[in-house]
Amino acid sequence: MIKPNTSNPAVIGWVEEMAGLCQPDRVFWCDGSEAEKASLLEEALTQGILLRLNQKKLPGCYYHRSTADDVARSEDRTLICTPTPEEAGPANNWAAPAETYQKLKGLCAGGMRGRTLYVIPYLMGPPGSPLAKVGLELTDSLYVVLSMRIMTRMGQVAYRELGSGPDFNRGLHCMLKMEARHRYIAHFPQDNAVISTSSNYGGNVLLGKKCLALRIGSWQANKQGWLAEHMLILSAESPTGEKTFVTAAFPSSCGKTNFAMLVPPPHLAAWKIRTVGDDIAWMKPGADGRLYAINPEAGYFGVAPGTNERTNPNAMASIARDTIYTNVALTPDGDVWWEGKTDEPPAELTDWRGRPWTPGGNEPAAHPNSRFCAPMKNNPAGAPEADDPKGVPISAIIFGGRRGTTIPLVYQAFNWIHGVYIGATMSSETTAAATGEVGKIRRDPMGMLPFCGYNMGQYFQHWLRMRKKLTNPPRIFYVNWFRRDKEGKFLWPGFGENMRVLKWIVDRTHGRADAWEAPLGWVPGPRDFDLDGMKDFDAARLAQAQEIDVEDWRREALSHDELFFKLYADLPKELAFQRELLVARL
Ligand code: OXD
Ligand code: MN
Repeated sequence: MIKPNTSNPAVIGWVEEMAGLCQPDRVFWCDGSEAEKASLLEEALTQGILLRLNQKKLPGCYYHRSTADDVARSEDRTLICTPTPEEAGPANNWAAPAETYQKLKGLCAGGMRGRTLYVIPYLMGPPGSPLAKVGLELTDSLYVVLSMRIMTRMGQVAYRELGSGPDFNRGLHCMLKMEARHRYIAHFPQDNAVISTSSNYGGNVLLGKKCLALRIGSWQANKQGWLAEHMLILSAESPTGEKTFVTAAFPSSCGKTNFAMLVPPPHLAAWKIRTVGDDIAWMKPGADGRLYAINPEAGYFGVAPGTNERTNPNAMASIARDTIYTNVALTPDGDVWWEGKTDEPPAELTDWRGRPWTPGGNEPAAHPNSRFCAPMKNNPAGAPEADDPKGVPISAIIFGGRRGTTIPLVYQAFNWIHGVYIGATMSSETTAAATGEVGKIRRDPMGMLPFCGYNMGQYFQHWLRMRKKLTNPPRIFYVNWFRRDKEGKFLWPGFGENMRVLKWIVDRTHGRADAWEAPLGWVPGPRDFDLDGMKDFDAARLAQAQEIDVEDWRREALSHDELFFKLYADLPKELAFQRELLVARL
């Protein structure tokens, strides 16, 4: 074992124990330095784990291909191992901690023979932030090491923040033989520990992200009085220089990255949107009674398909250098391509599985869940506040999903409890970000269905309790960019035009935009939704996008019961009352 680069006894003891279990040939203690990055990259290229992309077009960019059955989060293999099943709740896959440790340690025993165990110290959140957390990931995947280097503040900074104590997340990742039957992403919230086996897909193996920042994070947040949420954080600067901070929870692959990097249309160009985070928010009440948020991450692990200069120029700039691409298609000259990157596909490509590809066939060239992993400092619209240890005060929380029918473009909750209800009943068509059927409507409360590390009913109670700690709570909104007309065309153009919706939301939080009381909540008054300069979208189209069809909504309210019945034992009564009120208003 090479000499550790920390004197922390708990770290050294745990690494020794895990190395004893996995029996790697070598233990490599990462320090996060540039020299280390260069040598690990060389090693990854030599081993064929990464391919070097065209360095003239994409400086510092590399390509990774994962095995064909390991391209998305495996929700059915994700376990919450609390002492009792009730703590994990009916929306999670529960497994008994002792038995799961035994089973997974059995799988990992000797699992790194002939390989290197990399010790990754990382920090989630800006150094010095009261909300920041230290994790240690032990992995035999160089892809994981190089990606964690982008997604987190990795290296000595983590040991400095940790000091000499034992309070860090213990994450063990063993690739094993990558067989799906041995794939587990097991969380042990009581021990602040995660074991992930037989996968190399980001959401299953970059353990700081979904595992620590959301599943373990939400469990800790419930105990400690804060919130760990699947939310982007953005700063909206008005033409007068006033900054308003907003978070938004959309399910995976529903446009959080695009919204966080929004470029306003020419008519609203005096507004500046900057990104604090694109996926996760940790939020805590401040001494002034407002809710403060940090982004625990340092990079973007975003969905490539659909990303282009029109839909998200800031993402395109962010991924132009120092980025690891996974499962996109390759051009003959070592560039990357995915569906939607350009209107016309190149004449020939290598597809995400490594096969020759030409246009006209039925299969996409890039996997629908192909990804980029890029440092947030590349983002030309990055908010300086992303590094502020205090975090940013949140004025609005937006919930939203992908729904072709029923749900209007935007409405505002009447109050916090009503807001929790609209978040709790959030629904969306499933996407390629998780394995399983795509396009099926499912309830995804607060976008947290796959990420809440404890009982969802108690999670709702926690949200309701949080109100008592806030004298100036964020206002809560719901949006749906994805409603279609009778011809199946999207009613709302989306992307940069979402600025118009955001402007109404921001103005509402400052008490300067009008609204009408509708059965679902407050909706924009006719003069408060800015339609100036829009092509092919007028007041009549807006009315269609905002329409509340009472029959559709009766059905919608009934379908809320599907999830509510499942969570019945712990469901706060307030939410059942909210449903009654909604039905009465309809
Ligand atoms: C993600 C996801 O990768 O939500 O962020 O799946
Ligand atoms: Mn996500």
